[in-house]
Amino acid sequence: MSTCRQVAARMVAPGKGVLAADESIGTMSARLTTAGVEPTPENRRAYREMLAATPGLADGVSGIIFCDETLHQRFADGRPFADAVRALGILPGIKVDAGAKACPGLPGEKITEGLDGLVERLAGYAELGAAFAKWRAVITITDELPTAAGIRANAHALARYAAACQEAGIVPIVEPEVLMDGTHSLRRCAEVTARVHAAVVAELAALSVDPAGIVLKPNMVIEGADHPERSAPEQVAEATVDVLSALPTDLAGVAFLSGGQPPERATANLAAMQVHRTPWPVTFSFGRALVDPALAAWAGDPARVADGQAALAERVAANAAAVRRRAELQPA
Ligand code: 5MM
Repeated sequence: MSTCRQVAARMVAPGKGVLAADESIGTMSARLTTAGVEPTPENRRAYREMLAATPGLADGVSGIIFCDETLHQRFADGRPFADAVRALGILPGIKVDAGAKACPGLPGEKITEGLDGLVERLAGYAELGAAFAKWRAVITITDELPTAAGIRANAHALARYAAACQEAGIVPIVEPEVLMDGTHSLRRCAEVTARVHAAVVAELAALSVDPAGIVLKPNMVIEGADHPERSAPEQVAEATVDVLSALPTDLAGVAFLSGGQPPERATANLAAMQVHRTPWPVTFSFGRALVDPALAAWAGDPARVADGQAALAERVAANAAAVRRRAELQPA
């Protein structure tokens, strides 16, 4: 089995998911400021060490996605982040996209940048110890959007990134995120997500990306944040699994983003997915739904590191329990 296949299988091992702690400097600084913490490089470092050093984290987390700044930082004891988390039994990952920017020619749509120099950057990240990478494409729903061209451009960039990762021996997390922003219905999200997945699958195949050596990180199929109704977990799960049924059966696994859902709702939806038979594991790669309670509990106070870690451990345990339902509901 190739290295990518082995690592991808480990990332979605039973009862485990991936922690997304890869906020760019701008996003992380804004979140620290909101939490009353000065957004300095040292505070960003201390926050990521607080998360990564959570006792028992490896029981429910197979990997942590970091951003470039963190991968060049060190734990307080001097060890580089990648080495420190590997020693804890956790795979280090790296966000390699350069962010979603306004797409020329496609008003209202975004294209994720970062392909220039990617091959060289991946080689550098491999030397720093990264086992996997992440690239996030964002798709906006309105009455008119997304366009076919917007979907195709983002799917193509995701495939270019994934092919480069596999050539570098790094597992690509492929993240096509259909945003929750807006008033759209669950049905409209399903229609758009299906179009996006079809384009991503076609572009990945065109560039000979090995499905068994990637982890797909999609949105759940869910109504927009400003839609007047809230779907039940069973409705979200049924619609999501229905859309996912078009994916290759030899995919290593699916690890959902949380997309701005309240933490408990994301967990309930993930648990409801496990009732459905899928050819691949279905787990979590949440950012906000895992770390928001931890950031609030820590609030930049060295005396409250244990509080932040307890908050993260509680969310990880809940999500790990959700995905462990699969083994109970679907015995081999
Ligand atoms: C943690 O946030 C990630 C990076 O965001 P920016 O580059 O915009 O700062 C983000 O890609 C994240 O990994 C995914 O969106 C999933 O996070 P959520 O919070 O949606 O689960």
